[in-house]
Amino acid sequence: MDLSTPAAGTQHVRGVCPHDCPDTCALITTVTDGIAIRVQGDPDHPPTQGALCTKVSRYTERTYDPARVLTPLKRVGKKGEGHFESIGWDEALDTIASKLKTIAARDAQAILPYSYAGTMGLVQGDGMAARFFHQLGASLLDRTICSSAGGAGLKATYGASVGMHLEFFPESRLIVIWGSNSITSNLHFWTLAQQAKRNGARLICIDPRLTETAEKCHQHIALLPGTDGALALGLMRELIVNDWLDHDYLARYVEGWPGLREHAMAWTAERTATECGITAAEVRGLARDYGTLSPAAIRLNYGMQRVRGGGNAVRLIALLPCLTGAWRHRAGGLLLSASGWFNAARCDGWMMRPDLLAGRTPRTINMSTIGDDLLREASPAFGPKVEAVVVYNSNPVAVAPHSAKVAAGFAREDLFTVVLEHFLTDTADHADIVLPATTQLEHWDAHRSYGHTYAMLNRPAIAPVGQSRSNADIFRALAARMGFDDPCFADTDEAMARAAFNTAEVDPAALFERGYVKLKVPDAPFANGGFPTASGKALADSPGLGLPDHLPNYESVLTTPALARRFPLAMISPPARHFLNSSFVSVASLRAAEKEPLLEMHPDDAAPRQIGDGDEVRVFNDRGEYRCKAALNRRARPGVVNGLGIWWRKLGLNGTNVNELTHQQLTDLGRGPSFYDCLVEVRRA
Ligand SMILES: Nc1nc2c(c(=O)[nH]1)N[C@H]1C(S)=C(S)[C@@H](COP(=O)(O)OP(=O)(O)OC[C@H]3O[C@@H](n4cnc5c(=O)[nH]c(N)nc54)[C@H](O)[C@@H]3O)O[C@H]1N2
Ligand SMILES: Nc1nc2c(c(=O)[nH]1)N[C@H]1C(S)=C(S)[C@@H](COP(=O)(O)OP(=O)(O)OC[C@H]3O[C@@H](n4cnc5c(=O)[nH]c(N)nc54)[C@H](O)[C@@H]3O)O[C@H]1N2
Ligand SMILES: [Mo]
Repeated sequence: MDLSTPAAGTQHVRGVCPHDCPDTCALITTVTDGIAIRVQGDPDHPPTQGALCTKVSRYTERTYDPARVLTPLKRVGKKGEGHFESIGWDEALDTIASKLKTIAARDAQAILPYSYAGTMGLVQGDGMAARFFHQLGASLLDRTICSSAGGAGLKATYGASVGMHLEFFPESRLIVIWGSNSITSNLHFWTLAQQAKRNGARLICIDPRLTETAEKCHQHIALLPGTDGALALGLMRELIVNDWLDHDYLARYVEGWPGLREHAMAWTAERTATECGITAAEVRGLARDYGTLSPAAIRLNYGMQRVRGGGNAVRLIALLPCLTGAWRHRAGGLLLSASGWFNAARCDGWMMRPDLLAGRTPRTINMSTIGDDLLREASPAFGPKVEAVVVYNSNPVAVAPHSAKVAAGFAREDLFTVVLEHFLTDTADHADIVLPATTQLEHWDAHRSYGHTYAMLNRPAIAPVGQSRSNADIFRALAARMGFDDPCFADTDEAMARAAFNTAEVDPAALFERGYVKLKVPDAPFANGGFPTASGKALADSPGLGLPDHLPNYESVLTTPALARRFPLAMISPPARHFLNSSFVSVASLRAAEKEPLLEMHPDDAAPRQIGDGDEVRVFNDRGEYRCKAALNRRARPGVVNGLGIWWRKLGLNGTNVNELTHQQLTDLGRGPSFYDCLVEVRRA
């Protein structure tokens, strides 16, 4: 189809994929007679290159899904049952405002907003919602559920979440894909990695699971979960003893190298191999490739930081390109996140208005421990019991760790719960009031990316479906009912999208005309140091943290042998390819592609348990039990099982999902969850 000349009655509307994914694609929606007919990738946007993933190319199916929530709903059954009746907007908003006013009159901190990245938009994410909760004085939410360990690791090393440009990976001669299933979760990067491969680059994947991506690389190193920090230290020692170091780069642009050097010397290839569950030859071979192929790029992703030592592991890996001087080249270095490049361009203060707190300092609740926190009584240390939760852009009952606790918390009869949603998720099933939210095709927004450096703009392509209203519009209406009179509560969605970036960094005319503007970031940003730290150097020794080290998992054969005798298998729970966290589980065609909840298991682990391919199994530990089908294949390494996520609990065989088994212990840095640091046992059901 020719995207430049729509037929009469048809329009092409420029937008942005809102989902939590590094690709942040530019979309073109074809609209005929007010109906979105299809959604395509913008061929002119360099990262998108006209292609979309399977999920988002089904966007119209999701938008017009008959299961979509189209009116406000009031719960009529028990919490969790999912029985609702339609009510009008006035009744819904009046009920919510009166309840929130009553609670706030005692202590507004008893009200908790809970949100994550259902949309990554700056307006429909924490725009008007942040203003609302700041004015109210509600508890603050620490948004840790995804990337905070890695973010803290990058900050401790580079000073911010910054890295290589996506566009230069095709020029790399070595690409190490580390803790990432790019074909599933970062498809547009994978396209560039394949270009590099055709240009002669070597591709190595470091992942406990033989993913679709690992299969297509030259080499796959299947280490044990949570041992990436040890591998990085072992690589450092090999780089040192073989003198594959850039001494000049280290001397000029790295702080604390002598101490780290001494520390790394303790990690022989043999010791590293034992810790990681791989061979010494694999450690040496990887070091040789990394030390001798140039330019060498690391595409790190968040999969490797969802363990106790995730933050330290990111610190160690982020130092590797400083040892070899890979940063001197634009196709060398590391990319975990690009989001820090947007810091100067964002207008967070204006968008979120923390000044509306007016000197109040509400407590902060960590979203990763929502299970415990909803069940906590009032205490001097904790503050008031949580009496109301307002959920938007998130499905905590399915995605937060230790979900039996999360579900028990949301089932509390004395908890008032409001959920803004597109679908009746596990969380919405527990709501007192569900409010129908618009999708990205129906509202304005502005976006940054964590995988590339384009500021983006989303225009509504169609009118709101049913009675849905945008998140921002819902909080605007609630603000009016609460009597909040700051003029910021009158800003329209469009006005907020227009003002999301400052004009010095992002030309507003270009953004509105074309839908995206590239930030001005140098091609090889750290060729001569220039890291956003106080000294401009990368930090091996970081103030207040000291040197990074390998921290073994909370639960593992090595650290908790007694527990491992009862639960001998390590479980990781990476995303299923056709789902995005728990989003898209509701889209029939995508759910059909995933078929059913699966646990991948190595035949050597299945045989002694008399488990056959396709058998129904019980996966369990002291926290609970999850039932699913066993898939015996080479994707799982011995000793590690892969519970693909994140299914809705209510679609599980026994009404649970993988998070029935995960725990709420936090990562070393960033107070994040450690989903992939989890021991289980498996039996035939
Ligand atoms: N289709 C799809 N795309 C997504 C998502 C999705 O759910 N589905 N999620 C989105 C989100 S929220 C995010 S944060 C991003 C990034 O999301 P990530 O979670 O980084 O996504 P994956 O690429 O699947 O990376 C996880 C990989 O890490 C591996 N892994 C698990 N434990 C370890 C370990 O200890 N060490 C190492 N080296 N590897 C380990 C897993 O086997 C898996 O292949 O992707 C986004 N894109
Ligand atoms: N076991 C295990 N657990 C995990 C992970 C894992 O790998 N393993 N991954 C973790 C990671 S990386 C993340 S990021 C979290 C993700 O956790 P969440 O951010 O909660 O992600 P989703 O499950 O996709 O839920 C997002 C919800 O927002 C809704 N939504 C989308 N757009 C809008 C909108 O405009 N308005 C409103 N009101 N709602 C909207 C969607 O319908 C969807 O139900 O899960 C974490 N949980
Ligand atoms: Mo995430």
